[in-house]
Amino acid sequence: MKIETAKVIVCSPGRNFVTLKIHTDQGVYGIGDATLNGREHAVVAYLEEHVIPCLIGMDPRRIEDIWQYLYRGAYWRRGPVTMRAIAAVDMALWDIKAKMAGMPLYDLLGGKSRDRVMVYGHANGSDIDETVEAVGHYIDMGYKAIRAQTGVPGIKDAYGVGRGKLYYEPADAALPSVTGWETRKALNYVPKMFEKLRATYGFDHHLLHDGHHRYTPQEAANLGKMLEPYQLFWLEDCTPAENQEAFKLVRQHTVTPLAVGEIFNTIWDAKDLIQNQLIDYIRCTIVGAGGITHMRRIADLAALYQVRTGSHGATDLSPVTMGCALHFDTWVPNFGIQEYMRHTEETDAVFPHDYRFEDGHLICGETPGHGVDIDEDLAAKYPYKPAYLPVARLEDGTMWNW
Ligand code: GCO
Ligand code: MG
Repeated sequence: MKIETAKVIVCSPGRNFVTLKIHTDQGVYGIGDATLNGREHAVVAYLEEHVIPCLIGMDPRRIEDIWQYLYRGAYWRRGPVTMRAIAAVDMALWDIKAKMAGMPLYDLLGGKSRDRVMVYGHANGSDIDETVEAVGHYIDMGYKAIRAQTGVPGIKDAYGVGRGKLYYEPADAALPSVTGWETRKALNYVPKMFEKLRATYGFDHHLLHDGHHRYTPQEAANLGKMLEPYQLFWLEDCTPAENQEAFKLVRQHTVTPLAVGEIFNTIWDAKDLIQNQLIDYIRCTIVGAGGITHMRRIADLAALYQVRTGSHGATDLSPVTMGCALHFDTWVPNFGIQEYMRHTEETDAVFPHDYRFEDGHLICGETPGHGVDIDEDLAAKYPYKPAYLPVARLEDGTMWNW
């Protein structure tokens, strides 16, 4: 069996997506997601110029060997561009193998560990009252877990404040827009939001919060401590994790559960955090961390330390990643939660899929493969539009972490 052709499809049904389609000489094809928000064409070029020419003629059944060829063989390892390209190939190959086996992907991975996957949605508002209302809306839709973000008085376009109710999309401008940040103001405001949320809705639902790398370790520890009375499911990306040791300080001072990993590419980014039990949830996902093959390694390491998965699932991860993630979540023994930021109707139409939302959970389908396809004719109607994530600056103009 041989890989005959592979092509990259770029489209923008509401936002930009990069998709890889691999065809075999036996008529079976597989689909992978290669979207890197705001840097899409870097991955397109990497795939078209450096990966696809090597793949032609290879045996698509040798998923592990192809992974090692692209990672180890390239000499230049890791990084968001390389690892997304590898992830796209890996997803497409697992799709092909599962289709050939006539099995939904979760079955090929080892079978179901659960019937459905708990997801969390994003409730945003420009102030506390709006966010409290938005959380109520998610509760009414059946969500068991909700991430709550609020604008902060005095901070220009604080992180996480969307324009629409359901379809928050951070990559919104042809060049990066500038948002603001002031930690003192956030520390004064965010705990009050959780106080009001618990006073309004009680403690039955899981509440989550994303710090989006804004705090220093000491500030993050302070925030974690202040949030303890509100019993969060997790505090995410409370501080940058390039230095994994930074989490020691946070961990020593708070029992608020910690989650990190949406920008990690490999197991090496998470190794010390996991082995030192500095986190509770690992947020890597299939497209970000080298595909299903590598995510298994990360999840298995995490399981040794009772760290559970909580995969990134923002809108810049296409329905193809969501499909793969749901099969993975259905299988992985140490599953925690899955992020689910809804795609627009245009996106859902371009990527027909068989997963569905029900009672605060996503349920993956039974179609052989990962269950997500691409309608190429429809995709062609939505050409690429440059769109960047914002940047953040402090009041005095200093560049800050977005
Ligand atoms: C999240 C994220 C996203 C990211 C986005 C960047 O927790 O969902 O932080 O909103 O900012 O995925 O591309
Ligand atoms: Mg996040």
